[in-house]
Parts: sequence; C-alpha cells; structure tokens
Amino acid sequence: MKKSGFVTLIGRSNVGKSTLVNALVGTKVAIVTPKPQTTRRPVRGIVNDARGQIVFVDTPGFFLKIDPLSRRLNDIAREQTEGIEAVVYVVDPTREIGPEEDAIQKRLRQLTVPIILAINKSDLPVEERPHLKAMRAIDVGQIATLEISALNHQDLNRLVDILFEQLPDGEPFYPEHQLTDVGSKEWLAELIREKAFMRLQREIPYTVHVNIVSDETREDGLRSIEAEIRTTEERYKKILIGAEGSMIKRIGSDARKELEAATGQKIYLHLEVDVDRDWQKRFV
Ligand SMILES: Nc1nc2c(ncn2[C@@H]2O[C@H](COP(=O)(O)OP(=O)(O)OP(=O)(O)O)[C@@H](O)[C@H]2O)c(=O)[nH]1
Ligand SMILES: [Mg+2]
Repeated sequence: MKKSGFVTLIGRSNVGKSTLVNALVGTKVAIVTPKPQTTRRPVRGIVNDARGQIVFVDTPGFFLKIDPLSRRLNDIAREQTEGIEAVVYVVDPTREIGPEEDAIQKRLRQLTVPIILAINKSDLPVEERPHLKAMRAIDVGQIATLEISALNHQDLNRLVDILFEQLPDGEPFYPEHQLTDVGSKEWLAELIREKAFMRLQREIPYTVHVNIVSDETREDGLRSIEAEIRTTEERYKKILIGAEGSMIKRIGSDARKELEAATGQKIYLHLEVDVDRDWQKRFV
C-alpha cells in the first residue's frame, strides 16, 4: 500500500518556504522574491515517488502587521494547518527570533500533528547565520530538526524520508504527472507579479494585483498574452508605468523572457496598468 497526505510549510516571510516547495517538486510552482509577503495563496506542490505522494502546501509568511491584507494572509496560512498530516516549520538563521517567530511557535504548540523544524539557508557561511544556535534551541515539540538548504537542495531527501514515515496509507490525491494545483492562468499572473515585486520599491509591490485577460496561441505559433496590473492608487499607477513606459516595459520583458525560457514558445506579452482601489478588500 502506498502512502499519501498533505504537509504544510509554515514560517515567517522570507525564510524560504516557496523556494523549498520548488526544490522539493523540482520545478518552479511558487514565486520567490527577496521581499516579504511574496506568497499570497496556498500553492500546492506535489511530490511522487515509489512510496507514494506528498502534497506540500506553501503558505503566506506570517507577518505581524494589522493591515487587512496581512491579516488575511495570516489567516490563509493558519487555515492550511487544518486537516493535514504534518507541518514543516521553516526558520531562517540569518535573522533574529522576534515576536513573529514567537507568535508562530505559540500556534504550532497547539497543533497535534507532527512538526519538523527545518533550519534553512545552510549554504550560507556560518558568519552569515548568527542565529543558528538560537534556531537549534527552538522547541515546539518537533519530531526532528534538520539543517537544510532549499537553494542547494541540501538534506531535502532526509526531510522527505521523515515525512513519508509520518504519512498514512492512502491513494494519491492528484494524478502522478500533476506537479501543482496552480492553473496556467494563475501561474502566468503570479510570474508577472514576481517580476513586478522585483522591480518595485517600498510599499508599491503590496498594492499590486495581476489579472490575465487573455492567453491565446496563434496559428503561427506565437503565444499572445494580455494581462492587467492593478494598483490601489493613481500615484502608484504612474510609478508602475514609469517614464515613457520604462517600468512596465522592464516588468513585461522580465516576465516574457522567463516564460519563453520555460515554455520554449515565442511570447507576445501585453500589460495594462489600472487603478482598482478595492482589490485588497475583495482578496480572499
Ligand atoms: N542562501 C539561501 N537563500 C535562500 C534559501 N531559500 C530561500 N532563500 C532566499 O530567501 C528569499 C525568500 O525566499 P522565499 O522562498 O520567497 O521565502 P518565503 O518564505 O516563501 O517568503 P514569503 O512568501 O514572503 O512568506 C529569496 O531571496 C530566496 O532566494 C536558501 O536555502 N539559501
Ligand atoms: Mg513564499
């Protein structure tokens, strides 16, 4: 009998949860940036091997801020700790344990599922990981503590081995060829949002939402994608467009290049910028 189950990654922003899911799946299913609050929805990354199937659930990083978007993101992460088989608690030894980590740990101690503590970023020299000792001392009742690198795939097999030991017998939840639950339109929107996050500064990334309007492959093989980038205010729209369209051109070109490399298709990407004051309120 094979095994199967859901495993949720929990941790504050920027610890490398999405990088870890991508490394485990072996392909980019979740976007990654050096900015906090990159992930906005629970992205599932699916791993199959002879032992069965693990569905990894990437979640938004826990963030101690009280604006509506942050609160919603925290709720999304919290909801993903229900009805699952195990939690991977990801921590980052380059940053001090603060109130956010304390809040996460309080929540984790209330869970009854097995927890594995994954101290990430082990590829960095020790001087860049000054909080390693503090991370090693974390006790949330975890069944194992691993020092991993999502970036270099260090010790990820060990993590998967431990998780399979925790999973019950069961049929796979997804067909074996499926790597994620993110649909192609959502993935396109996420990729464009990633490029916008990378190019924009300060608060602006958090005002941005991306919608795919159309995605068609023409007879000559050219794939034509139209997307709108929404922001909450007119002044952000100006910045997003940039002088003579320079910013939006850069974002579009970054996204197009990655898409062309990933798909092998020639891509035409058209981006529109619009103001939508209330997208955050409608964000669920
Ligand atoms: N050196 C190093 N950097 C890493 C590693 N894993 C992730 N990073 C970097 O850490 C930053 C954040 O990575 P993400 O995967 O987006 O982090 P996250 O936990 O998903 O963040 P949120 O979605 O905001 O919660 C990026 O710049 C990654 O390249 C790692 O193992 N080693
Ligand atoms: Mg993430």
